[in-house]
Amino acid sequence: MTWEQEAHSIREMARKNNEMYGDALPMIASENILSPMCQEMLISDFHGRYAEGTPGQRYYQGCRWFDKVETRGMELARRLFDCAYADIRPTSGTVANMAVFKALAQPGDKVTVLDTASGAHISYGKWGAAGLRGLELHTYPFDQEHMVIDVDGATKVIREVEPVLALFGQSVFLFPTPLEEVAEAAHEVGAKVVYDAAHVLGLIAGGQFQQPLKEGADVMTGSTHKTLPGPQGGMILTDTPREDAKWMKQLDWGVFPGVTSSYHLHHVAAKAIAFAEHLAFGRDYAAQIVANAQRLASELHDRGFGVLGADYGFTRSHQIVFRVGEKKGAWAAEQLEKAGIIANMNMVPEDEHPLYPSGIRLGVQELTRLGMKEPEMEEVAVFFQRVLQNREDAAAVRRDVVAFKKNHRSIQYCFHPGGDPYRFISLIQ
Ligand code: DSN
Repeated sequence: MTWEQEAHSIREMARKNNEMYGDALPMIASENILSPMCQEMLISDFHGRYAEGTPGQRYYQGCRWFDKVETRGMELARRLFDCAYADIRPTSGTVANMAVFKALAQPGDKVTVLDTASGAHISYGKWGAAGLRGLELHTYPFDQEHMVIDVDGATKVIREVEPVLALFGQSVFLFPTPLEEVAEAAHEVGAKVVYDAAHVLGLIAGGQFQQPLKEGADVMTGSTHKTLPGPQGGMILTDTPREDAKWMKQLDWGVFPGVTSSYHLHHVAAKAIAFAEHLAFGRDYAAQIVANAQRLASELHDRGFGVLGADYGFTRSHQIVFRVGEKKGAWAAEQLEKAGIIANMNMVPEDEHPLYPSGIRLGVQELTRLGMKEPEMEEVAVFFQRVLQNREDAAAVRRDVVAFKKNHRSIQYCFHPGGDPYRFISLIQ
């Protein structure tokens, strides 16, 4: 192959990936689909520029327009989350967590966390950002029946360990964290409370799930591409104004120069648009996500699936987790993909190894974004039944999934500017 052919073949792979996802039911709980205006930002001139520092205090010239975009983006974020401070520079949720660890903890410091097997994100684990910073991890017990941290146990751990940071938030996140109780214990021992809202950021902004900054969290981190349907990226939010506390200055420095130099200007511009879109549509979107998740969970339960949280309404987020049989998570996820349903295998209580889990995790945020409501959730549940219970030929189910998806291709809960986005924004006219 010539290099040109190589380039074309990569392009063709991307086209096929677009086609695959266009035809599929994407149900990975950490993903979403970008609005047309956010997509425009990703191919704007911002994509190739640098801007270290903060608006008005740059190490590079040429930031005049970007300064306005970032400033407006921060204002929109503060409005969206009703808080005093928003840093929208982190390039991912993990980078946001790294910045917080850099700013608020020293190597060897004790922190309290949930372990990854109980649903915490890898950046809270010893192989992730927490380990990279050399933090000493002490884990909370997990209440597997209610699928939340064990409040009494967690409080006890916090009082005994006296951590510098008490970390909360999950990647398997069905129910809100009982934050007020544990935050009180953390503050008593002088710890800062950090809540990783990556998965549920759009739900929080839309008035669903919980309001961590009002329930005791000092810092909230998150990613901007899950239930908050912006570009891949991260952010840090607090209710403390930047100028009010020394630790806020440390937080600022944790991001730059701590864990970023430049920080993906095109993503910052897309975040700003996503915030505006979420201010306009987020309450309806978040409410529909939760309604859809609850409906899909109940439809699956009615069909005999072992959906977690059955005694507590299944879920209060965008996620659903169900058992598929001991160590059968990988098999189930593969069968679903063959039928055009993209989901991931997941550990459920009693599982011991992340590579041999017994469950499937689903998220409905992307299907909701494509306009699906409760009646469509019933149709989606039937696809799961056909693949995993009736063991129908996956190709036959896939044909029906593709036909079903043809009616759900338009992105909702966003602005539609019209015109050709590439011609509108690109340097190459
Ligand atoms: N680990 C990802 C997930 O929850 O899918 C998020 O980074």
